[in-house]
Amino acid sequence: MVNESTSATTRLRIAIQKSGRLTDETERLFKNSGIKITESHDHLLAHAENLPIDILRVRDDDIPGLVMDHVVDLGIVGENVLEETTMQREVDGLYTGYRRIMQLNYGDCRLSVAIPAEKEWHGLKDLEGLKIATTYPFLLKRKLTEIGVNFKAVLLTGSVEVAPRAGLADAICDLVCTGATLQANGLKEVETIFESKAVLIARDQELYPEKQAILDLILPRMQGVMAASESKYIMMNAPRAKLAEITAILPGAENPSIIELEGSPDRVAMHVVSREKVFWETMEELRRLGATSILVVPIEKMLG
Ligand code: PRT
Ligand code: ZN
Repeated sequence: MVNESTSATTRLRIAIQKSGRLTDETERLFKNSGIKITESHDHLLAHAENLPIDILRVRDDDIPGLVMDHVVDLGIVGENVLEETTMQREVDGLYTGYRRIMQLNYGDCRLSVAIPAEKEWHGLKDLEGLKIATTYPFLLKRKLTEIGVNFKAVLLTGSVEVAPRAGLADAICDLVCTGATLQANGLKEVETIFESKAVLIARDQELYPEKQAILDLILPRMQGVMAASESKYIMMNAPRAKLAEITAILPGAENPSIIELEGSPDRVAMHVVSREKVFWETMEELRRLGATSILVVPIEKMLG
């Protein structure tokens, strides 16, 4: 049992999306960072089993406000929602302070303008005087005001992509990932106005020392998980004479370890960590340079 009166000062409280596009990746990040959360999705508040951390499961739209109102210490949310909510709260006269702790490597999407596929497009000035359906009126207004374009926002919180066909709007401004939803609705993406990823944010007050200590423990772990997910461990046997060329084509490679091969003075075993993705083309290039037994292995955790 958690004592609620002391938990406010000693247990780190983190708000995450209850159920949606950020949920699985956020839970995976916690799990790989050694934070064991109780499985239940039904409860608003879940406790980590092995660390003094409480997880608040809420709608993503509520996360920036919970951090800015100091109800939680940390939150994970898309930059799109964070920016939009900040502008909304400024207009409402609410507090908008927060600290950006780190960008995460998931939740990638872009906020784009889309119009019916058959319409011509010359640029954002084409939107002058049009009705644009969106869930992000503030981000859209910020962009269009910069270039002096007036428009009428039609505020929709879902099914934005059907608005033009339903006669509710001339264009839309919505989140896009693959573009399949736009295409399925007879729309074409014409201009990106904001790019977004998930971010970890914190309340802008200093944390209680107990909570700061937990953050200091989990932050390097989260950074390690993210660095590992993008990195690969590459092993191969290679001609000694080609080592410089081989290292040069490996993306983000650090100093390789070179191991002598018994009975083969001209060839060595080479082990290297690459900080970026390794594509088939790179492996084929390695083979052309004389490398053999090329193995690319995922890395689970990295520290130091
Ligand atoms: O219930 P709750 O309010 O918590 O969730 P929600 O429905 O508001 O949000 P959710 O789960 O859809 O998205 C959460 C966050 O994920 C967003 O705020 C973005 O930061 C991020 N994200 C990443 C996306 C997408 N990718 C995405 N593709 N959010 C929405 N979409 C939509 C897009 O608008 C389109 O309608 O997904 C649909 C499919 O996209 P395509 O282009 O791949 O077809
Ligand atoms: Zn939402």
